[in-house]
Amino acid sequence: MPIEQTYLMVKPDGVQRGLCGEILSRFENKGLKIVAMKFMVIRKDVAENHYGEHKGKGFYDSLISYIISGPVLAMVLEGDNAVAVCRNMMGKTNPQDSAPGTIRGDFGMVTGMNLIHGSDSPASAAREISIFFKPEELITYKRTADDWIYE
Ligand code: DAT
Ligand code: MG
Repeated sequence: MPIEQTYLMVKPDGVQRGLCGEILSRFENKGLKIVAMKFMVIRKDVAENHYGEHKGKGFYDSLISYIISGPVLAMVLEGDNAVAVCRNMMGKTNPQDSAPGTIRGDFGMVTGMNLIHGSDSPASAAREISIFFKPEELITYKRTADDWIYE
């Protein structure tokens, strides 16, 4: 399996509900490595770029106003097959369909307040990481715990 990087962000509802630590803990406990992190309010034009694939859909305007409505915790995480691993940990888009044990399954009730974003493919991850982080903000380091996470 490939070592991948993925773009994740705790959305404004997750921040307001005090779930940043809980959500980050799940990824850390799983074994994902933090490569970059930023707490910010997303500019509207940046949000429109990030969610460009959804332009024209019925929920687009409310999606944009929601994602810029307050601060988000943006991060890049790295690991073996990280994109799919993180998507599995997030759960399905609609929290009512998300399995218990997933972030959306454990904390969410509706699609419009589903707590977390995560890239859906390595190509999306590369695109999204470049929207929110400069190359020099991605930190390269050896994490000693990796010797006990990967065989
Ligand atoms: P995901 O966030 O699981 O990758 P997506 O990329 O299809 O889902 O959609 C992006 C976000 O847009 C999603 O997290 C919540 C919102 N959204 C998607 N489909 C929706 C719908 N049918 N009604 C309301 N909001 C929706
Ligand atoms: Mg998506």
